[in-house]
Amino acid sequence: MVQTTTVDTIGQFVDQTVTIRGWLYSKRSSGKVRFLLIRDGTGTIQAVVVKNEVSPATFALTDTLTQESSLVTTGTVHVDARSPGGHELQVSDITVVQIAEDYPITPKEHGPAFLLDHRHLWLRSAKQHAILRIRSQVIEAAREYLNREGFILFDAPILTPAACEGTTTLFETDYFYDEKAYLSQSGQLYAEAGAMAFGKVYTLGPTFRAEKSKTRRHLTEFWMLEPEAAFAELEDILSLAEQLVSHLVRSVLTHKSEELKVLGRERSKLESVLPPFPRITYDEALDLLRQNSIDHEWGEDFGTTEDTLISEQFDRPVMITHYPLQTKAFYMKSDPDRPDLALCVDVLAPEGYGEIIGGSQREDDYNKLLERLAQHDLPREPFEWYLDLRRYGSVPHSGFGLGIERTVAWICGIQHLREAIPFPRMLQRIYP
Ligand code: NSS
Repeated sequence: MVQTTTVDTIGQFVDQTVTIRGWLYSKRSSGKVRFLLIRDGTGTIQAVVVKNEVSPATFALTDTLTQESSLVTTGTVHVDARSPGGHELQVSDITVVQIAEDYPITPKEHGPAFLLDHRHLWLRSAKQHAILRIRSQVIEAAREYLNREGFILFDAPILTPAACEGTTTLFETDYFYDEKAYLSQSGQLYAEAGAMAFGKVYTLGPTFRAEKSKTRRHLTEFWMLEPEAAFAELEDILSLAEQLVSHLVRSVLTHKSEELKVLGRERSKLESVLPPFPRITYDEALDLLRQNSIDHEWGEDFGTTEDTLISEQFDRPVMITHYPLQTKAFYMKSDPDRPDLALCVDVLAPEGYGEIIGGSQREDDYNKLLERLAQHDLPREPFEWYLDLRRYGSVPHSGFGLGIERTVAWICGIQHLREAIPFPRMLQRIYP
């Protein structure tokens, strides 16, 4: 029996005969030899078909193979330093599973609209492959880190009765008996209930914002990782954020070197991502902007220009704390020493990649929270359960949300979030 294996483990089979199942990436021929580049999802390998070493039918078959045809190839593994991956397959037999029709994505340049229309196929190309493998690593590393730190996974609902991050970006849908439901903008409010029950929890799942922005940093559906801890103050989650982000980056550097190479990502830009991260207050950020001739009015949130300029001053993520309370969500706790400021943090990735984390200490006082709901024109009824958390054993607690696609885009060094998720959902795109 010939062993079936995958390209990533082929090094264990030098001089042995194995079978690889995959798709034809490209081919070229030279006299009596055909070179097939085969990808199997774990990697690519060059398969060499020599006329005198296979049956005439098999050799003839190679000329019918089109790009992305599916095939099962058997051959002997040889070390070959010049090949991608360091090995090649000396072919003895090929079975075709399907001859692919003319493949729409060719090595020539395609525009983004064309590629997005063919996202289901675009996923097969080397760059997309590298990005999505890094995404998988980032999520695995995040779970590993939080589990190790004693957080438990606590899944929040997607269909919710109320807003978490303001009413202007809600996706609304009909629920039963004339009720409305909204797609969750954040699992946070539920994570807070989880923190009161378990101490430390995290949610990880898709979140939705009906944001009418066409920027390269916004998706209407994106994934968020949201740790939440009881008996934790702002300071505690600042440490958690810098440890977590550093761990994610280190994990990619360790396990995804090849992928970073494919993306042409400079490792040194990631190697400097170590704790402690610089911490500045909103007021200090205003000074920094002023020194760079940007006059930003106190009280306004920062936009892309401001975020970019601030982040470019540092070689690792920067944590900006204490924004004006008026710009921030209803659940944030105000600073007892400066009630006009929120005990909150935004973490900006370096190189102008923008905000990857938003978080805060939560308002844990029942009456103050009621006031905040009123100030934000939010109805009390759908939040009764949330108010209960302040009625029954309220404690200081804090958490944050890390945007998975923003983090992946930064680590990969790619400009647009749309490549950091398998099937991006944007203002003008819901297909495929
Ligand atoms: O709106 S956030 O700043 N904060 C929250 O939703 C809190 N409820 C999280 C919490 O404290 N548990 O969003 C958090 C992060 C933000 O820093 C971005 O990295 C990402 O979520 N984010 C987005 N990514 C992609 N597209 C869009 N539209 C988007 N909005 C936020």
